[in-house]
Order: sequence, then C-alpha cells, then structure tokens
Amino acid sequence: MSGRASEPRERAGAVVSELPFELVARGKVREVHAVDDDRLLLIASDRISAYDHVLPTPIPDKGRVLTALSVWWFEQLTPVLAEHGATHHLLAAGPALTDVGVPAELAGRSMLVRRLEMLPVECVARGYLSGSGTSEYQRTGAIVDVALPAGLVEGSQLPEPVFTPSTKAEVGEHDEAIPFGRVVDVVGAEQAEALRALTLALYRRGHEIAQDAGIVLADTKFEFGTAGGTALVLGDEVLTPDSSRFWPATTWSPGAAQPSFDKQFVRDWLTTSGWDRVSPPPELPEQVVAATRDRYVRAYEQLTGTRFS
Ligand code: Q0Z
Repeated sequence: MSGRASEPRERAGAVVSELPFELVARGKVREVHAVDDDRLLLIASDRISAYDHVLPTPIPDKGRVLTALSVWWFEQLTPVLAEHGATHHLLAAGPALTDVGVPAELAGRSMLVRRLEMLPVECVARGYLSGSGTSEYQRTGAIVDVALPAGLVEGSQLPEPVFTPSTKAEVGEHDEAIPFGRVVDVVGAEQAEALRALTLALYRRGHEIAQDAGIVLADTKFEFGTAGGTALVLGDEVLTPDSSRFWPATTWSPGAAQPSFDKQFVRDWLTTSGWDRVSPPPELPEQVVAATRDRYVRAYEQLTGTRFS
C-alpha cells in the first residue's frame, strides 16, 4: 500500500490542496499549474530533499525564500539576458497573484510565468569541481568533452567556468552529462552556441554577485525555452540553493567536500541518525529545522542585502 488511506491518490504529495488550475508537472519539491494557454504558475513547497529523498519534515518559509530569491535573481540577470538578446519568463509574483486567482497563502511561494516551449537540455555551468564533476574528472580528466587541467581536487576553482550540459533524466534518475555535440544535434549549432554563451555569462554574473556577498556559487543549472521566435527565454527557478551549489566563502577549502550553505545541518544530522539512505527518511529534530530555515533566510538576506519578512 502506498499513500495514506484517507488521502486520494492524486493528492498524495501535492504541494497545494486546492487550486483552480490544472497540474501540468510535479517535481520533488515544486509544482507547475496551467493558468491559461500562455501562462503557468510555478509553486515552491517547503519540502527539502537530501540524499535523493524528500524528507518528511518541511522547512518553514523555504518555498517563500526560494521564490523571492529567484525573483530577485531574474531582476539582477535582466541586463545580461538583454546583452544576449534574451529575456526571462517571469511575469509576476507575490501579492499581485491574487488578481489571477492564486490563494493568498500560496502567492508568496508562486511565480506566474510565460509558458514556453522548453529546450530539452539542462544548461549547467561549473566554476568549481564538485559532485559528479569530480567523479568524472577523476576517471577521465574531463567532464564529458570538456578537458580540465591536472591536479584539481573536490572544491577546486576551475581556470574558467565550463558549460557541462545534461539531459533531463526520468523521474528518480540523475541527469546525465552530455557532450556539446549532443546539444547541437538537439537544438542546432546556432542555438547550442547561444545556450553555452548565455549560460556562462549568467553564471559569471551570478558568481560575481554571490562572491560580493560572501557566498561561493560553485555551479548552477539553467533551463531555457522559446516562445514563438528563436530568442532564448530563461525559465524555471534561477540561482536558488535547489538549482545550485552554494558554499560559504569563509570555509571554502579545496581538497574535501565543501559544507553546503543550506543543507549541511540536515546532511550532518541524517548521517549521524543511523538512517540507511534507503528506507523512508526520519523526521528532522526541531533544532535542525530551525537552523536550516535560518540558513535559507541568511542566504536570501546576504545575497540581496535586504531583510526577508
Ligand atoms: C518547467 C518543473 C516544477 C516540475 C515545465 N515557463 C515554462 N514554460 C513551460 N514549461 C515550464 C516552464 Cl517553467 C516547465 N518545468 C520544470 C518545474 C516542477 C518540473 F516546478 N516543467
């Protein structure tokens, strides 16, 4: 038996209980609903994932913080997008969304966006070696077709940021890094070059802004689409801790796994809890929840220089 007995199947795991819009996609911690033919609503939940599991304990305000951070980044990145003849998909967020029928309690963690034809590639930029990038590098000296110099270790800054695209994996699978040539096959040479140039330009600007705020933006994943024409439109969420690796600049020290800006308390606690990483994960203690909420709020406040409220 899966799902709770009192809960209809379709609602098990739902981000929202009642919304007048059709669900079109559901991720581990977010949902997409269709407002009309041209517009979608992206709703972030307070759920958190760790070690490929969604934890049973929500982090209060996580959805609102990540939504506010994404909205802020879309604004910061608009000049970079314009330099490349591109735009972003954000139409509105926050209290304004009650005008289109979004319940007030959801407005703070929702973005109204232009519905795009999404390109079927994940546009990953890496400025530091980490995670799957490190394993690939140790095996081959490269990340797929991007050669890297000898002597790098987990957490090393790369000589230059690199574009390491990946495919969108099936549910439950990890994204798979692909050579640039596969991007060319899928979207054409011109669009592929544009994706690489724009991804790297956005990463560089994001890294610069984060660095000034004492945060290392190690890597990130962007998703792009088009709407009618050929111009690229930046979609999805941008430069949040769920789509990026954020490390505190104060503790950055290549040679071992870097502590995560947001999830380190959760990972540390799960590691010492006796959980086997296979069974359903345990509830988090309240001090781990509070410390993690604080990290999300600090990331927002440190980056934007404004209070979260
Ligand atoms: C993004 C995703 C999420 C699960 C659809 N502007 C857009 N136009 C068309 N499609 C999308 C967007 Cl953002 C779109 N996703 C990714 C997001 C939950 C999957 F919140 N799916």
